[in-house]
Amino acid sequence: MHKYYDIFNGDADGLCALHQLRLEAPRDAVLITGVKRDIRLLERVDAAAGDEITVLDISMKSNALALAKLLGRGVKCSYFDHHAAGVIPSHPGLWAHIDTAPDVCTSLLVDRYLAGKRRIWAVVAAFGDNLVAPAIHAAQPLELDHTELARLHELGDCLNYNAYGETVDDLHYPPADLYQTIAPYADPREFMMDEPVFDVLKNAYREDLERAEDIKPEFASDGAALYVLPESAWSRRVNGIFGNRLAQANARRAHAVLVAKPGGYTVSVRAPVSDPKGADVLCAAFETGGGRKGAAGINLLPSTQLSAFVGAFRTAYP
Ligand SMILES: [Mn+2]
Repeated sequence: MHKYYDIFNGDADGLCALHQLRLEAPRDAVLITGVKRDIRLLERVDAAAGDEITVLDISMKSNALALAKLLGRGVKCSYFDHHAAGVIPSHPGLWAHIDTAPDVCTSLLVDRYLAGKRRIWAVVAAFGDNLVAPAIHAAQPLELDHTELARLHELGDCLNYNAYGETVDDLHYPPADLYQTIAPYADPREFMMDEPVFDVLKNAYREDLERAEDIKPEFASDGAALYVLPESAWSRRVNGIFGNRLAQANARRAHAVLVAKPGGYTVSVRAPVSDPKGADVLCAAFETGGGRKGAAGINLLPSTQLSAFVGAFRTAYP
């Protein structure tokens, strides 16, 4: 008997991509997923020749080695994604649906593949991936009223929020369980009405943000501000969203959000939205740092290097 594997990012986009596919083609599959940042999922797949895997919303580039091994073994793979893919292997066992355009997400690619059959879930996902204009555009033929659209937006944000954390233990719902809860619902409006999930996540999201907003910055100037969140699950859940909100509210200022962890801190840096540069260079100067010009991070900043980082951050953004 050949086995099926469904491998998906644990955020709104990954969940809704899988959900659209399985509403149309239900199957008993092994589910492999994780927190949003956990994107190297293919190395966990032990599929054999003839098995079929479906991969959703994780970068092909980050999984290239594991994918090559699986294809070499005779595994058949359908792959949908919108992240940087690197070189897409041409292999008769691989069906790749990759599009890295800035106005698509994986669920919109699946929607394209299904010719819009489960469009409403693609709308939820696009909102979750912060693609607000594409979400509204995709929703047009559904003729939803303003309130319904706003609710779908909230649901996308909540499903996305649920995927943030260092490990699955930090999350309110393990993404595989969340998928199982969503699976019976063809309509997200019924899901929101019948299941407690939406209200639980909405309240938790608000509480996490309120806790973060109570934290005073270590320093804040016109050019830069730095916040330190305590070592706790809520910090690990909300720090990314908190950083985004700070960046949006103070577009001319750089922000560093640190979260305490054993031995030091996780660091995320956002360059000013009005002039997004320098974050990559700043973070790469530290051993576990890296990222893009506008947003970068350090996986573990040892406590002994905290003052060196603060100095470098203030110099980079005077
Ligand atoms: Mn995505």
